[in-house]
Amino acid sequence: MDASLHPFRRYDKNPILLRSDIPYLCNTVFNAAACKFKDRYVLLLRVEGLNGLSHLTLAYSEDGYEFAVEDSPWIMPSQDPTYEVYERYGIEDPRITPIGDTFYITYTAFGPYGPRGGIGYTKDFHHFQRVTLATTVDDKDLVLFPEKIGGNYVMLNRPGGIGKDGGSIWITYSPDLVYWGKAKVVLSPEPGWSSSKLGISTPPIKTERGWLTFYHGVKQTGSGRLYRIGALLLDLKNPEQIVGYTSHFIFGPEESYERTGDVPNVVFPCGVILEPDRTIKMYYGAADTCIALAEANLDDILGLCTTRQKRGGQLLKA
Ligand code: BMA
Repeated sequence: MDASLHPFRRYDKNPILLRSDIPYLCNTVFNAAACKFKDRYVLLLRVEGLNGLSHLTLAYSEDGYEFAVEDSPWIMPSQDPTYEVYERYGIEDPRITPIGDTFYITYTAFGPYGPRGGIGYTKDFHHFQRVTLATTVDDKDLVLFPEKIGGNYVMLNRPGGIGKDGGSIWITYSPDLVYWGKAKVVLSPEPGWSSSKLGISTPPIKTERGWLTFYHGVKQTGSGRLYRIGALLLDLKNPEQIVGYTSHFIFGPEESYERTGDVPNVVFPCGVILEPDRTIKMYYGAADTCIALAEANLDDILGLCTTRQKRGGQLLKA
């Protein structure tokens, strides 16, 4: 296959994690955050329990391919009154961003009012401390940048994607991770493969050409939603500025484990790891039912980020 159009190669032993790999009873495992900690690969798995509500469980690997899952969940919906109602229906889709020696974990908190974005942190992958619920409802896909920019923490998020078309990727800033402001739209749905809504998938990686992130584009089809992946490059100093993005999706459901499952036709990465040889390992949930891995060369991806935003954050609808 042409690497310029299909830059990702699937791991030949995909899927790497299934429900049967979880040491306790559950429904599915999917959408995992990824990072390295003390020379090991870490996945923070979204595990959906038998009751249909999600929690987060750790898995470790020496080589990034074979993971051993911990015996019990790590982060459960909070019982603290500050959080309890907002996490009552589960916590989902984690992302991990290391800043200095702290690993920040962003996640979707689900409750009767709808989805909100939560932020917490760990330094040792034992103790997890919540910081705040950083958004109000109808907001998901929070990722933090791995360093402060202009003295502020910087976050991408996706308000307004529930139940209707039109969810865009936004950027917002905070001096302390609690109070967020100066929010602006970065990228909106466009006619075609991402016509319904967008969301940032993976935390930004610093490259020579800009902050590289992967995002999911959703198209509403006659048989449901189709989730596919594009790449987006943001300016290093002014990340509201788009350096380039892929003019087409660069990864989408093809294999049977991506086509068939609890939610068919979904690939949903929440974590990437950049290796010293410039290989990107992308861990993704497939059909909301298992976790798979695909690899690409960083330079192939950067080479595909050629489209410039022409209409400054406006909703580009047909
Ligand atoms: C999104 C999120 C993901 C999920 C995807 C497909 O809105 O809820 O967790 O993988 O839908 O169902």
